[in-house]
Amino acid sequence: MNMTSFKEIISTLPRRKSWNDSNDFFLYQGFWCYSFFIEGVMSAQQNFQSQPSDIVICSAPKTGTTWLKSLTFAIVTRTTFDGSTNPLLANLSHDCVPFLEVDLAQSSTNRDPKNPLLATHVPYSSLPRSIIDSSCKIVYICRNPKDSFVSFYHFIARRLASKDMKPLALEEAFELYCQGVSNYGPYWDHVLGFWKASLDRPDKILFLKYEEMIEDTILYVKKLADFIGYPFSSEEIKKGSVDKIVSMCSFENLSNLEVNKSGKHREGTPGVIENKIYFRKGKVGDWENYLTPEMAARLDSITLQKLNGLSLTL
Ligand code: PAP
Repeated sequence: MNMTSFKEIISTLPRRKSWNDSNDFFLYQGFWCYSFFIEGVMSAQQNFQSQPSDIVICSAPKTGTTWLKSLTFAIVTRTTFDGSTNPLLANLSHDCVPFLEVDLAQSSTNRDPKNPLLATHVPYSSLPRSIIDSSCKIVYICRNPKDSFVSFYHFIARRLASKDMKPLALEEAFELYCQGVSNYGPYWDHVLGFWKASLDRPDKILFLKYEEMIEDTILYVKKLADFIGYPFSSEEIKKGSVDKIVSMCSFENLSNLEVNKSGKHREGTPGVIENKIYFRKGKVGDWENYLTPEMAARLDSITLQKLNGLSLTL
């Protein structure tokens, strides 16, 4: 199938207005998404061939993707670059890790053969078959839904502000989010898909939480490195390699780099985004500054209902 057929299929899908009015969300295989991403997902489902050495970074938007990409890239490249030459110091982490539904949608080989990383926001059940079937590793990060919502709302607002546009009112976007209408949402279904798969296949999928990683980043960087097959030797641990990666990838360090203050992601394309929009506060619990107690209670109760009877908390 080609792009024209993808567009035809998308035009028949259920449709809702998105958070910024200019691009609608479409419901594809149970998740809501902008049409240009769905075209990429369809194409990747048809074409993408995973390699056993691949490391696939999976997440719903605004749950810690930028950070997880930085940490994973830093782990994998630690013997190739030293602390002053790492590409993360001169490039947004999104530019160091190809994005499945955009960069690799047409061709699986559009990659640096020395870089085993790729990233996607696609829910587990819609991943290209070869990712599920091959022996590649998947690393998933999730985050408290209240902070994820607030983070996403600000992302859209800041993006639109750069084009002199305004997003939906926070209350309207919140209503849509609660109904599951968010990019790659319902958010809870996204998390549950990967969580259940991680229980079935613990050797293939590492399930991480943003809040736990903030709490003890060193522990999780070691776990991540072990899981993806790049463990730190005791020698490296003694000479502070883990700490160096944690500091290099910290919010404070990355958000203060010139490239992340003034650079642009996908410059020259309609999807151009200022790098600084990927860095806001990087804190746990910032939702308290934006959601009323009633809104927080509503999201908490949806979360409780969705995770009812499971050992997962968010
Ligand atoms: P994406 O899915 O579009 O790539 P993602 O990186 O998941 O976005 O989300 C951005 C959030 O991660 C922002 O959260 P906030 O709005 O609550 O502040 C951003 O600040 C945070 N973030 C970015 N880099 C880091 C980092 N190095 N450490 C911790 N949090 C970070």
